[in-house]
Amino acid sequence: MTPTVARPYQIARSEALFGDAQQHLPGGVNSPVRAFRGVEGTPVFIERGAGCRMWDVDGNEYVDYVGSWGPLIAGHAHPEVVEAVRRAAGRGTSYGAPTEAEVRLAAMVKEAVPSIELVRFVNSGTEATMSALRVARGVTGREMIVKFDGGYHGHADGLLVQAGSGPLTLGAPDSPGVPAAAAAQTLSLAFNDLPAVGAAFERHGGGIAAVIVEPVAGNMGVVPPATGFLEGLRQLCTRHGALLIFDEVMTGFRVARGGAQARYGVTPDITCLGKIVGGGLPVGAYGGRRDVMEYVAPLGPVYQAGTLSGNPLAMAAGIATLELIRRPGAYEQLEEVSSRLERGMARGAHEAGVAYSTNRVGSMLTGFFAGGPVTDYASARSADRRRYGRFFHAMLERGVYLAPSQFEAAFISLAHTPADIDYTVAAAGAAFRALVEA
Ligand code: HOZ
Repeated sequence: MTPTVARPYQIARSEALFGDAQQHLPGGVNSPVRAFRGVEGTPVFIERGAGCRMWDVDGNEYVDYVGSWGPLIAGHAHPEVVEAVRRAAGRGTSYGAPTEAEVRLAAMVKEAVPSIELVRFVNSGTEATMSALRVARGVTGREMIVKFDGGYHGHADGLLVQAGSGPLTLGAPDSPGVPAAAAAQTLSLAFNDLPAVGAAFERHGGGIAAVIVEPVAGNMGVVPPATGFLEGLRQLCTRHGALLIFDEVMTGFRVARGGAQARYGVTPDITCLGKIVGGGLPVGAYGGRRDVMEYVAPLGPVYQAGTLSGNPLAMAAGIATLELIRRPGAYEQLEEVSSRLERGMARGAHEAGVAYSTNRVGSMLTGFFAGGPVTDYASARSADRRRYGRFFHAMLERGVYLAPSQFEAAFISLAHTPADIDYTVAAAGAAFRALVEA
């Protein structure tokens, strides 16, 4: 069904709310990319969501490809997820004590991701990566970390070096406020450049605690790993006694049920999860080999804790969501609708004569306004962000909600039907044409 959008498009209530919001919240938001600075304009304030649709406070309806930035693989307000959360809430929202749900979700995670022998639940992806690095440093007794330009692993000090996502969108990939000493322990290298990693190990091998990587980069837009890149990282880490950390906050349960490590057949020492594992509630997780995770308190000396970790509402949403995607055919369905979208968008751009390069891995997709393939941070940054901004608004006005930044992914859910995709492709065709006619 065609989404219902006011003609002419108007967002007066969102504009008023954004005015108020700026009196109370830095930039009017609680997470920077939401402020629409990457595309200029006023963020729309959302009132509700159902399936793949969202409605803003002015009553405009959108086909949503943000999906809360990845968690909503089953769509908004899936009845089984809502019911699980409702039931859990009726029994109490937090105890600060162990529950059966934590054990169940942990077992489900381990079954899907066999490299995880022990897992610790936390409240966000940031907490997961920050804690994983602490464990890696505790295990190895080393301090340096290798990450990749355009990789975003949350906002912990030391990871905001050449960072993607919001920092890249806002043009501040190295944040002020990060102590120089923290940043000095981080080596940021070009994604997909294995020789550079080899050279870093030659130079600093004995000091590198871990390599942390999004196995499919998702925070400079989607950039798949080059053939052999992940395997090469595995070999270098093993050879030099460093730990390999896969940040699968985005890719976990997304690019395959077992994440990117299942899709590419490369096994990390530690995996960070988030987003889908919490089914839309605040959950992160890190886990890995037993001998590594045995360093975590109270088993071992590396301290990490949290009052709301393993929260019963979040565990309930996670369990319900993982059950939904365990059903036969779920990933085949995601692949089918996602490739339909990819093909349709590429066709629309081609027919309009717009330089456009699509990267997709499973149900994560970015269309870059770039003349050539995007394989790393440098090529991602060559994309025409202003053109993306115009395209973004043209889509919004046609009832399609994309990420408000060129450097993010579109997420396709089980709730997107072929008809939703076809509507999106038709809207994109018109939006591409409008770009060249303007
Ligand atoms: N860091 C998220 C995108 N990769 C944005 C989170 C948000 O604004 O909600």
